[in-house]
Amino acid sequence: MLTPEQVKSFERDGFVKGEVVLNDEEVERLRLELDLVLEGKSDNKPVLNRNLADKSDYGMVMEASETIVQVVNIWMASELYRKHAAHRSVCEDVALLAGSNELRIWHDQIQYKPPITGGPTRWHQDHPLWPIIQPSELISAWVALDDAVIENGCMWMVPGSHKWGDHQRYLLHGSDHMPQHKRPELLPPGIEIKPVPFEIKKGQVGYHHCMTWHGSLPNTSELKRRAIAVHYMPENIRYEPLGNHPMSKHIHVQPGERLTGDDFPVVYTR
Ligand SMILES: O=C(O)CCC(=O)C(=O)O
Repeated sequence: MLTPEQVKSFERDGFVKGEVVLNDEEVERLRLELDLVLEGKSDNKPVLNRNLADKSDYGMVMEASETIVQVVNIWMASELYRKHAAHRSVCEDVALLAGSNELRIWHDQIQYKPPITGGPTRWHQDHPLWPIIQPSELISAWVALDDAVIENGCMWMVPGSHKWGDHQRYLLHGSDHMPQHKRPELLPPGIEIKPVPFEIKKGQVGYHHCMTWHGSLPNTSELKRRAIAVHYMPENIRYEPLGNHPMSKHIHVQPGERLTGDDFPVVYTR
């Protein structure tokens, strides 16, 4: 369980490291299960399984050889990942940070950066990419399936940026891979954009707020960089038909209603 100091640091910075929540054997089982899904051998399919580096609207110049394997909703393809999404101590931490009595899965996401060719993940805020759910109060739990260090493309975070509003359209990936802002005059006065590496050990969890600026560098090492992130909805999240998203076709509620249904399962109740 997170300590009061960790909770305070999450509130101040918009991210915090948690405990090691998976032992080596549990990590290994999730890795093998990921291989099955990537090879198309699972009984059910995830919502997306693609090379994120190919996305035309990705907003960055990517090398043709670069790869970021993105799998969305692997929990739909794998019972093991569904159980992982309901990991009790992870969910307790997220519920504590969100001040919620219940959590549902918005969606999950694997990002796998293969050795040497793993590409960068652009600087972004999560919630502006999810316009169909409001308010911007979701929390993600990112669990490393390999040690995530600077060399293999761990995430970087900008402390305090979850309090600066929506700057998604102004965020650029500079040539040094650090964040640049197209209209700095729109930022709150006196703030400093000082990204820090968010290195996470194999089996450890890192939490981030859905408005925190974050991105990750290319994997220039010989190591794999695999991770499973689950994006959790606290109980106050509602559907707003304000755009499109790969999960749109799974939504069967009316605008203003909570996102209920089999594709958004409750994974935690206090
Ligand atoms: O795994 C990464 O490098 C990025 C993941 C991410 O953006 C997220 O979990 O919100």
